[in-house]
Amino acid sequence: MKSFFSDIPEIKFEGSSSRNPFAFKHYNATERVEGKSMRDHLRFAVVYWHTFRGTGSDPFGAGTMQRPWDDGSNSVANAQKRARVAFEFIGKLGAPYYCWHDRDVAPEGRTLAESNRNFDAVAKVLKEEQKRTGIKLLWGTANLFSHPRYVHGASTSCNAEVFAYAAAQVKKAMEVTHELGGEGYTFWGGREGYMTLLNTDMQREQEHLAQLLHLAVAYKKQIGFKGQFYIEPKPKEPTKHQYDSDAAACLNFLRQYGLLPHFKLNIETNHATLAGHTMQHELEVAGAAGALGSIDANTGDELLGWDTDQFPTNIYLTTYSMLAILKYGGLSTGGVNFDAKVRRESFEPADLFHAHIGGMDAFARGLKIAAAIRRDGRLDEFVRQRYASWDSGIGARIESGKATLKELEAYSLKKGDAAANASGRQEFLENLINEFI
Ligand code: XUL
Ligand code: CO
Repeated sequence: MKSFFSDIPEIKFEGSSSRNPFAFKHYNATERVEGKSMRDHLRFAVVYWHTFRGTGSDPFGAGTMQRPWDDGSNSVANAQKRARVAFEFIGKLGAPYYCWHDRDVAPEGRTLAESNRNFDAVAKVLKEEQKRTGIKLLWGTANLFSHPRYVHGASTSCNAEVFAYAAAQVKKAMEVTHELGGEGYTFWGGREGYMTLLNTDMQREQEHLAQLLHLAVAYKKQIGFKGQFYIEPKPKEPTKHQYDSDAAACLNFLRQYGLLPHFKLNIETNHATLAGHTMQHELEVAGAAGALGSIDANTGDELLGWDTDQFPTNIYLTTYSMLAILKYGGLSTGGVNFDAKVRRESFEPADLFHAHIGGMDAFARGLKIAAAIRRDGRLDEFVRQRYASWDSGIGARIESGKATLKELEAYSLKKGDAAANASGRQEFLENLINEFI
């Protein structure tokens, strides 16, 4: 096949003094950090939807992207050609993984049977290309939000026919993920929420969402798919409120419906900020529950209030993300998946390289800085010391669960007041972080 990126070299590591825009300054796949290669720590993935299907359109204007390989048609042949180009791009970039929605890779047909046939025809090419390049599928998912049938949601639709159709789509997407050796499968509740409570039976809708997930858990067992299931929190957009609002809401939902053992969370930066949290907060919530699975690496814009899905370049963001990820033992089944799109104004194919190189370098720096902060040990030691009153005496007794209210009253009456507090030293700690950045 004709090369569509012949003017762009394979992206290699050249070190921080390099001025070559088509080289990594920090991502050195084989370099070891905390005993593991950068490649294995970061497990970078390229998303099919933004990178190969994004048109650059917005509510005020048409698409702008120049994609010379794409004939703009909805044909299977075009989708197959696009798949080969996608692998040329991912291969040159040196990312080990990619992710898709079913409808990103293959066109929707007039019937479900036709859609499934289209999907199989493109999956055949994906399989060939995976084999040829060694690039693997991090996770697959079903698009249960774009088609007008999902106007009221998919599993949470008021229309039971739509639930049935969504379930069929999930079944097929799981099968193809399994066939392609996918290491995970993600559920993002695209329209699983509401626009107004006036027309919504929230309890019934949430029960239906849980039912679909239980059906998927059962089918996973049936077909022997060993990949990890993820649920991806997002509070709003496209709906006013989505049931998978944030990490805490997802964990509560999974626990309430007996699904927690089967799922981990896929935490996305721009979704965290839409929920009024930082990425670090969401990673901490997931990590503390033993449910930190994977991340959708992107960023929002401080001045725009929506899901702008920009490539991450902020070193504080990547450092805090990697500090949380390393703290909870790193990514095992998951990865750093760039659910991010180039700006509408960045319409040339070369911009796809600049965007991914920048994101990969930003995460590589975040990883190295986080490892240096951990090696230094002062931050961890400060936090350990801050809670030292819990390690012995009355603190240890409370933590052991043996203390009663009566005993704690007697203790406090005797002391007269609690021992003095120490400073939280936030500014000192912020300065400490800056020593490493
Ligand atoms: C949407 C979003 C999705 C999921 C997969 O905001 O993040 O692309 O990652 O469905
Ligand atoms: Co996402």
